[in-house]
Amino acid sequence: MARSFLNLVAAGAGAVALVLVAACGEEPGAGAGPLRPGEQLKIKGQTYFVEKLPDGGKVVLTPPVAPTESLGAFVTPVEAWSSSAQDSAGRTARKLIDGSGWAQTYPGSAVYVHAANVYEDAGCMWNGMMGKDNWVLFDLGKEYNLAGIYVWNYNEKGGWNTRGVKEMEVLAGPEKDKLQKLTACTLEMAPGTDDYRGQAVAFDKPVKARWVRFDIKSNYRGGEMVGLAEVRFANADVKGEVPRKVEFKPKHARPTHPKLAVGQRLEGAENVTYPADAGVIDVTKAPYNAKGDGVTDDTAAIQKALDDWPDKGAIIYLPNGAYLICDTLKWGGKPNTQKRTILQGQSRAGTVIRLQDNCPTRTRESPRRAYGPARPPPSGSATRFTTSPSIPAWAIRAPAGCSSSPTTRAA
Ligand SMILES: [Ca+2]
Repeated sequence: MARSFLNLVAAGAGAVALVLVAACGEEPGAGAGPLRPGEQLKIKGQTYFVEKLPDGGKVVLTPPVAPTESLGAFVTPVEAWSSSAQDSAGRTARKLIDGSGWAQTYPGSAVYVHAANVYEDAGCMWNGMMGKDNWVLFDLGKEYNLAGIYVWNYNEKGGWNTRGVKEMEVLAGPEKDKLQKLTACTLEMAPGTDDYRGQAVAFDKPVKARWVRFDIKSNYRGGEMVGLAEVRFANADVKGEVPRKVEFKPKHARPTHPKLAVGQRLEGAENVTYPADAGVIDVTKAPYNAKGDGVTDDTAAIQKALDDWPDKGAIIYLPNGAYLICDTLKWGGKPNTQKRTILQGQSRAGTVIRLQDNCPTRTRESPRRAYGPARPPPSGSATRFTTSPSIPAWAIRAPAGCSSSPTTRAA
């Protein structure tokens, strides 16, 4: 059961810190500046809120969704049998009760999901031939007061989820040979994805039982094979698990930059400046008017400067500031003439071109590639930035939260 949504790293006795591995722009760190209590974060498609920010760079997030054990604590059967099983593939009824392919989204979330890869854990779901009498029998080991059942239907990806149970009857009782019919229910078809949360089926009232049998009447593909992924029973006498508060430690800290005016000198950094009459093209001046404030989209402003000065030996100058962009910057003019244009920052530490998260204009390519692509430029245009060997280095920073480290174009 090593599988989980988020990569988990135990951080010593008692404490759990999670290293979030999420797509760029999805983890804490996606925005600008430090996290704030109440701030909404999207992690793996789930919405969380920042509850508090203890010391040590940790973040406490509120649980995203209701816990699984809504009807009562899990009772895990001690044995399970079925009318038939695909034994050769390891898909026996025991796969319904052994936790195979089944885990919490993260420790303490109290939300249980079942994997879609049927080969995980040497087969993590049960399936058998759909015949005349199809059943699964569970022995709970002793008598419990049952409030209902938790079922994760057959969840194999690639369209095989239609093997899942559709209609079934649930029978239960203290003795194996004297089971009472409790309910007839229709299960939902599993989505065939790793975030499958299963469903709870409540009985009309709690019932004393050690043995439970599912009599399966139909599946979602009208025959062939039928299956389930995991089953638990709800103990009416014990409350289910509630989500624990879990401390997160984001893998990538949000960069914080000193509050400086655009162009203000950064203490300890180099300071490349030019006299007013030097003829450099300052992108923060008219007619370009880039803001460099980390908020305004400066794509068009910088691009216009590049378009206006394609191969004239110009120095295009970016004073200290954070220039937010949301699309590929391209050299203007004819291909292979960019060596005659110089892109110069005021300092390596202070001049930052930052890709906006979730750029609306970039839907087909990874936004991380918007600067200095590793692939060849498309024919007829040059898209690769190169700085002249004669100028100092300056920094290009990937958006906060991206796994790539800051890229520096060294001198
Ligand atoms: Ca399983």
